[in-house]
Amino acid sequence: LIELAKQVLNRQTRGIARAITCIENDHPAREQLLSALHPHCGGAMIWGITGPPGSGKSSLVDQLISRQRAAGKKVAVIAIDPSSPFSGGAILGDRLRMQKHATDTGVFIRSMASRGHLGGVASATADTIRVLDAAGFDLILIETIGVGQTEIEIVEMADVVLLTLVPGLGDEIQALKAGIMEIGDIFVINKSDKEEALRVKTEVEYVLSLKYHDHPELRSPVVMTSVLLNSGIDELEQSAEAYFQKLKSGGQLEIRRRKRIASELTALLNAKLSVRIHQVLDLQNHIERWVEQVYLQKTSPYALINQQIEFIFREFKNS
Ligand SMILES: Nc1nc2c(ncn2[C@@H]2O[C@H](COP(=O)(O)OP(=O)(O)OP(=O)(O)O)[C@@H](O)[C@H]2O)c(=O)[nH]1
Ligand SMILES: [Mg+2]
Repeated sequence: LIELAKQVLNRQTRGIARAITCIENDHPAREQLLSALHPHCGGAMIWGITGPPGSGKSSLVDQLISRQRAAGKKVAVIAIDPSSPFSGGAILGDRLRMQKHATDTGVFIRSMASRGHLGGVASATADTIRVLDAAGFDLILIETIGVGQTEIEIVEMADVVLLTLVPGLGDEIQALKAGIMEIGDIFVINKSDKEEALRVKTEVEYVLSLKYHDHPELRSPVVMTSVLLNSGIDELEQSAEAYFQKLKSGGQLEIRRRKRIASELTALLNAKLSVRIHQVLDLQNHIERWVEQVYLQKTSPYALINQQIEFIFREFKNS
């Protein structure tokens, strides 16, 4: 274990990959490993990139990697794969596209399935960010599709959130109004080589002007990019860096990170407590009997659960 932590701290690709696998499988060594790495975290800048399927997130990530590498920065990417029929083959596509970075030890790219994690994908992502942070990457990029609650939770682990939109999706502005809008720090209108891109920009700016009517200084930047024409990407990079610096100097970065720790601690407490309590109550063996009592209306769900909670506290006191 100490060896694995050392490999991570020395930014050895195989060690990092093993550490992430250990997180994904919720291996017994996970907690100790993360505790060993924790003092070495905090140096990375984290950008989230989210938006509808096919809006060019991976293409932009690829471009951002090249630029950051040219500036001497070490970059890691976590791509959350929703394993949905929508993006079948997307991972392979991403792999092929990013292959040019494959031999570069200053780049680490990992796809993570969005389902089927024992401890939940959000917690796996949080720990993976920590591994990459401890490994000394300057920039960590997290790509997710901006749909479900979990994906939003994940992208909120970022210091700066880039929300990509493209022309031709029709209902995307509706989706924005429905809440995705809240999570974007920087709005990216990608595929600006397409005709309707300017209209999307105008619409987004309009929504933002309403939202920040009383605080125009807080209004998020809107950047038009085209991966096809290689335009606007420098501006996007500069906007994201400037946004990060502003957060940092204004104290909001610390507030955001502290908030994130608070929600993580709460989630961890809930998850661990529920496992322990299920054990104490021997839930597996009792649930059938409880169902019977409630089904036959011998007791109510509230009365039954309150009684069990009383039992737990008596057990804890006596132990
Ligand atoms: N015309 C045009 N096409 C683009 C641009 N950026 C990306 N594309 C194309 O759009 C398609 C989807 O790009 P991706 O980068 O895979 O998009 P994504 O958002 O990562 O997709 P998912 O991960 O599946 O949600 C690809 O065929 C890209 O070549 C752009 O600026 N202009
Ligand atoms: Mg992608």
